[in-house]
Amino acid sequence: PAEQEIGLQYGADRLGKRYDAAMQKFRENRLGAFIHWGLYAIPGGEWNGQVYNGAAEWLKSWAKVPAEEWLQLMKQWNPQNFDAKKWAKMAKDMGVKYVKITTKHHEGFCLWPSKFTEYTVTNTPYKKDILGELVKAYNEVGIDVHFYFSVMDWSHPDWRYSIKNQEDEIAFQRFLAFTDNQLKELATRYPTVKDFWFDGTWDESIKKNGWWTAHAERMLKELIPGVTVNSRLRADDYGKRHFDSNGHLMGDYESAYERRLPDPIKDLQVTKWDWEACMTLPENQWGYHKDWSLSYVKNPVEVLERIVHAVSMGGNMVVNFGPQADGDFRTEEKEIAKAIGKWMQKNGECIYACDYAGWEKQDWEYYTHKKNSVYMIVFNRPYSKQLTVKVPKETQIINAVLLNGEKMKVTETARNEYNVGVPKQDFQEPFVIKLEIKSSK
Ligand code: JFZ
Repeated sequence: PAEQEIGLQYGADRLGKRYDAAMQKFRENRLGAFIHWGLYAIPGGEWNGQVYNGAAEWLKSWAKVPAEEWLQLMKQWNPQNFDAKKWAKMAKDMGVKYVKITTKHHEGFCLWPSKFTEYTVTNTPYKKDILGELVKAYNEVGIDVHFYFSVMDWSHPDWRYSIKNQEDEIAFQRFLAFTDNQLKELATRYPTVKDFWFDGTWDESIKKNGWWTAHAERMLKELIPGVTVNSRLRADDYGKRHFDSNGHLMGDYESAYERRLPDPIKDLQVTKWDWEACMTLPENQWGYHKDWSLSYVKNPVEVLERIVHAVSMGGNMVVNFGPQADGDFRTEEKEIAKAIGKWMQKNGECIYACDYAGWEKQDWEYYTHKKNSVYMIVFNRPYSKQLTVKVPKETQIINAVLLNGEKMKVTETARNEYNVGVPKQDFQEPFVIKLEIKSSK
């Protein structure tokens, strides 16, 4: 550490990106799906005849439902149409390389048979280990599984938002021991898990216990070699989150871009570390909400634009799904997944294992980069029929082809500036031109 840096016991454990095989795989996957599934899928945003506009997985909080009453929903947890193999096929057809599953959201209900609480799938009419079935089914089709885990737990009497007295202190230390037990349980029951994505770590209680966040990360890494952990888990000695008091990223990748993305011109600092963004299809619904007419729902091209935007800046994108209580997905989600998959099938080459190209942003939209290729992903087709490209010094374009093989015309317009022609066909969707490049540096 540089001289002006302060000493930290629980700050970043590493400077710069990880380059081991597991991290490389995390990065190359680029496109993932999020699954938010829990008891909240049963009421779907409605409590006692009132429909709440807020996020459905927060309904307990919006409707001020006491924990005991909320957890009675377990008696209705019986997803008769749940078929892990169908979920895996849907993800595979969508072209995602990994799926992040809510093992336990804020409500405290566990999708696996945890020994450390009674609020689990075991004590429902359905009984079966949902998480276990999903891990197996996704892995069978070659999809990595990541675990979402909320530290904040509304079902647990020892959870505290802040520590006001000694009694709180004792309860909270018990809570952290309980959390360790659940994490160890997850890591040992499902050893193929590739990542833990922590949430519900923003309260004073956790910020005061930065030591525990560093400990939890270390513990998981000892149990599962190569496992990755998001920055949202971490707080340092001073309660500073994501980035420590010296400005260094904690965890393996930054995870604060949620329902928003870094500006492609102003926020280029993100290209220095690994990061993963996540998004919802409606404005802000992660869990199943019965009424999607209450907010705008993104169309497939708007979803693709976010995926490409993230990859163009060296990030991953995770698209969220909130399955229904019966174990099936709503039609709108199935259709979006299909549309993304159709595009990825043709154009995935510009997404998987691709990275930030370092070229000046253009209005037609984004570049991605892999080996000797720079991909132009065109979302805004210009009336001029010319796509402006400015290359870095000592870089030459050797040729330009559409991903279907058709050659594109390249015209040098000034030093380090080119026009690339648009295809004759109007594809009615974003198209991709692959540039073969040569750098004389
Ligand atoms: C959290 C959850 O509360 C929410 O239900 C969902 O699971 C989402 C993925 O994560 O919500 C957050 C957490 C962090 C931020 C915003 C919403 N943040 O860092 O801006």
